[in-house]
Amino acid sequence: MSESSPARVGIIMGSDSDWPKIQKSAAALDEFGVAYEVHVMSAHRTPAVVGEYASTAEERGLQVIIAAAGGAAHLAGVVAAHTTLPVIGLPVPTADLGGLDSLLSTVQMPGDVPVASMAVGMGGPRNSGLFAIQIMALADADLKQKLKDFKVQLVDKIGAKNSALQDSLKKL
Ligand code: RP5
Repeated sequence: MSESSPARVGIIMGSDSDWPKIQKSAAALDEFGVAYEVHVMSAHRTPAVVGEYASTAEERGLQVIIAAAGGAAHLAGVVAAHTTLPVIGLPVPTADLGGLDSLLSTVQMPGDVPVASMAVGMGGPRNSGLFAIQIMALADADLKQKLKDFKVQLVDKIGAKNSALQDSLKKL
């Protein structure tokens, strides 16, 4: 986490139990040198804290909020109700229902209150960080260039994987 510059992204989660499952969100921001803050707050257990956080986020300099929660995952929606900043919902996998509960309660927002929901597990956490970067890159030429470089690296990375696969197939 960049400590010298003010946070541009807020990563919040419903419980500290979510953190190990979503850390790749923060790792993506680190990769691009984007400053962020991380907090635990709950739409159900601490609703007043969530309302205060979301309604003051923009004046404190945040540009995007990533809200992760599992189960009856209302955190992203409640945050979106209190701010005009873009809110990225990150549904956290759950033991009981596999995260389908988290996904549906994050993604099925009513009209007027959009939340950009990521995947449950898989690339969801990493993509939440990358999507925040893509939003900020609309008004940040340095970030835009970093994203373009990142896309080029992806071509190299997948090309190397394909070459390795072709080599292994030749040995069969
Ligand atoms: C949600 O309830 C949290 O986001 C977490 O995914 C889930 C369980 O929380 P704990 O019981 O582990 O605190 O609010």
